Amino acid sequence: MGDLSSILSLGFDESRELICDATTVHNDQKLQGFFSNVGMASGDYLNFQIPQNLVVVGDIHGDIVSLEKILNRFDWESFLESEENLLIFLGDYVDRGQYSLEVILCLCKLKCLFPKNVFLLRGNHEAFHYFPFSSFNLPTELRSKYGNKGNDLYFENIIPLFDSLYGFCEIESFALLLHGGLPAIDNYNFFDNYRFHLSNLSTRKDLLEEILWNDPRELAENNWEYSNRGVGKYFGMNITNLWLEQTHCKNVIRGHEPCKGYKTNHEGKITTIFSSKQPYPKFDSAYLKISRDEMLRESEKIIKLDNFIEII
Ligand SMILES: [Mn+2]
Repeated sequence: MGDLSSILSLGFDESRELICDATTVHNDQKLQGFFSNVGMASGDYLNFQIPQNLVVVGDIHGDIVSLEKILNRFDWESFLESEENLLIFLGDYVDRGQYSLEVILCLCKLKCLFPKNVFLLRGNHEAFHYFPFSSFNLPTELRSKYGNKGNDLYFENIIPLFDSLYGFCEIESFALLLHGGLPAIDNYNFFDNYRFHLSNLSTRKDLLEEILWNDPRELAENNWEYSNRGVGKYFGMNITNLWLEQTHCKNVIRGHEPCKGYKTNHEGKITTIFSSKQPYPKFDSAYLKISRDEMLRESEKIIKLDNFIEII
C-alpha cells in the first residue's frame, strides 16, 4: 500500500495527530470555499465539473483488507497524481469490521496526501451523536485498544473528524453522490436554493437524517414510506426523477445497503456501491471507476453504471 502501510504501525499520539491534521484540512477547505480547478466546496456541499477519471468507493465498515485491495486495484498513487482525477468515498468507514481505526487512519492519510482529489462523505455511522443506534462498536474497539485514552480519542478527535466530513456531492450534469438517499422533498421551491440548503446540513437535521439513512425502493403508489430502519425513509422513483430533473444530473450514486458489490434501482438511475466484505461474508466488495468520456456520453440519458463496477 506504499506510504499507507505506515499507518498500521502508528502509535497513539501519531494516530491522534493524523486525525487532527485531516480534520484541519477539511475545515480549512470548508472555510475557504474553493479549492481546485475541477471543483469547490461550500460547507457540507461539494460541487465538481466532470473529472478526467472518477473512482467511487462505498461502505468500508472497518474492512482494511478490502480497502487496501481496492486502492491497489486502481493504483491509487498514480491515479491521484493528477488533480483532474477524483476519488470519492461514500461514508460508513467504521463499525462492524475489526479495523475501524486503521480505516480512519488510512483515509486521513489519503486526504492529507491528496487534499484536492480525495473526498470523504459522511455516513450514518459517522453521525452517532445525531442519530444514535445500538450496533455502534467503534468506541468499544478504541477502549479495548487504548483504555481511557481510547475514549478521549473518540470524543475529542474522532467526533470532530466526523463533523468535518462532507455531506453531499454533485458532479455537474452527471451524478449526485451521497451515503444513504435523496430526501423526499415535496416543496419544489427547495430546488431554487438546493445548494444552499445542502451546504448547511449541520443545521438541517431533517435533511441530514434522510441523506444519511434513506434507501431507494420500488414503490408502486407513494412517493415515500417510513423505513424499517426506524430512521430515514424509503424513497420511490418519483423522488429520484424530481431530483435528477431539477439538478440536471443523470445518476445517483450511494452506499448504505449491503449487496453483492453493487445493485441498481429506479430503472438504473440509482447505483448502490458496497465495498466491505469481511463483516459481510455473503456479500461482495466493489468500487466504481469511470472516465470523463464515459461520463460525457450524451446519447443515453441514463448511463448504465453497472458497466463500470469492478468487484474485487
Ligand atoms: Mn449506512
